[in-house]
Amino acid sequence: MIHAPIPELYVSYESSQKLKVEAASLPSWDLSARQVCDLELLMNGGFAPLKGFLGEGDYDSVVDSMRLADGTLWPMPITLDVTEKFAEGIEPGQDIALRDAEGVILATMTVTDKWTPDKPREARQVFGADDLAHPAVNYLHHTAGSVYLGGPVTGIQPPVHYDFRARRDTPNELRARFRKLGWRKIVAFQTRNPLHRAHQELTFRAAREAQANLLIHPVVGMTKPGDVDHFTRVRCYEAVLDKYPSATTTMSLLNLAMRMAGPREAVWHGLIRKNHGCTHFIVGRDHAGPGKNRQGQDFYGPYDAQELFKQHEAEIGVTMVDFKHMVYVQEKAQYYPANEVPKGDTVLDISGTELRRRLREGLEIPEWFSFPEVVRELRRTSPPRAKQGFTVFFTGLSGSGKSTIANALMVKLMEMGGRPVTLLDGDVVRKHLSSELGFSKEHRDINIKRIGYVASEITKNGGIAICAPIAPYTATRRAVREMTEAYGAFVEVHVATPVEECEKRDRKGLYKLAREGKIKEFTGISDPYEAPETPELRVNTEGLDVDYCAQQVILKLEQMGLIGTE
Ligand code: PPS
Repeated sequence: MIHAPIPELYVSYESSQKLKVEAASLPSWDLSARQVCDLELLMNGGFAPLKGFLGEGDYDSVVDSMRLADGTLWPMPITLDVTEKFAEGIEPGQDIALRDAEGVILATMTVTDKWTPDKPREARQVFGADDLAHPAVNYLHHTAGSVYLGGPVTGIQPPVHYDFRARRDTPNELRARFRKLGWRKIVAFQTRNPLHRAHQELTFRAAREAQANLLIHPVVGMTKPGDVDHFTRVRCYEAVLDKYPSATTTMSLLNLAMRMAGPREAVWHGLIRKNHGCTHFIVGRDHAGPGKNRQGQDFYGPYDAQELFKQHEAEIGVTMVDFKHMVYVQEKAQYYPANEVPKGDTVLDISGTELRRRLREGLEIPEWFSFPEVVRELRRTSPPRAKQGFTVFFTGLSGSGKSTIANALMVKLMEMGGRPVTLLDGDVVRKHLSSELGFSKEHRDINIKRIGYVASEITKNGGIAICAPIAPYTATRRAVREMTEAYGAFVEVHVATPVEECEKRDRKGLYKLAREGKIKEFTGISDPYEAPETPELRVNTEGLDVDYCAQQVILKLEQMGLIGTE
């Protein structure tokens, strides 16, 4: 029978209720966000024929030869990485409970294998290089635990999603939908980006050429860091869906955690789509590409994914459909495949980088490029820089003038209006947020990270955060920068007043006490200050008035496009 159900790993409702109670007394592992995605697809059959997280034999075989130990094609190691500490208490033969971030038990696993993987080898074999510029290699070394546990999984309940519920389908739900609609040939389109007109053209053509129906199957689990968030993307997809002739196309969201593994990932995506009842799959240029390596070169050749897929097409059981690069031909006011453009005609194209620039700067995005509904959604989430939140982070010695300049800056920005401004001054933070902390390295780091967290939240929500702590350590300042830059600009201002001048001013009398040894670990006297090497701005307050210093910061913000013209 076409689209017959595939096996899932869930037990019946009655058994699940019983198992849930029993599992409460098992050692339990709190799954990471990626593991929750993997578990969902294991349990609902999206990763069939896998029956659980890979054991050591399957893992070695998958890493080396893209096959499970029994020879079945499977290109991606689906592993349960845990900390050494957790692994210490677990022995093969034992059952463990797998919980989501809120502590809900989703499944149990009978541990059959426990081992310490050779991560550099996994990186080289699976991702092509042990290079931290690859997001999955970075994850492998910096996020994944050092021990792997493997074994069959018994599903109790799927992870709960509160967003776009009606748009999420298990493989069997999709199969049932295709059965009901009488669709026998289905082309799947995998995407992690918003769809523009060129995508709509190419997917529609691909389906027409294969005489098939179309499934837009976007990934909403984990994609490449820096991608447009899935909430925005799904609203964009919903707008594009109306542009296809009705009854030809449907959409479903896939809670997959991508690895950006190019060729191997394409084969994996094909197997997943097969499980979801699809017969064809669109593989494009640089499918699931991770970007550039440390040498600035692409990790994979542009057509490696297509070649590997083609080699294994029969085994995957899904026909590959070539992704045609579509371009807009001005004279014809129409899209053409790039290699079929009439001679002499003008080709118009906007790259991803150019699109991001236009969004950032609030410039026009023409209708031939994208649908107005999609552009509207993207503008809502990516307002131009002059409307985005940002953080100004002053750092410098006590008495260097940070707070005074920060206060002046705050008032000037409030005078301009448009965005709420919050000042997180060193002293004020220590009173309200960090009152229990002292001045050891450990405590200073906690203090700065708290400030960074608050600043990043303010930035995310479109406000301006001005921070003015000493923040003496480079690594901690870098951590705060990374936290904030996920949401908006981070402007580091080094108030570089020399220690002699700060001591001469000694506004609070603290330097005197530090010299007398009455205050220990005093920055600049008995504790280190690591000056920033490349701050966005450096000001030295000696002989300059506060207003002039604040003005320098304003000019910097204008130059960076953060204030001024919209
Ligand atoms: S840190 O290192 O960034 O966590 O420090 P911060 O939160 O900015 O706090 C600095 C203010 O605390 C007072 N103070 C000290 N500073 C440095 N070292 C020691 N041991 C110390 N003890 C108290 C000092 O008044 C700092 O205020 P500012 O505004 O910088 O002069």
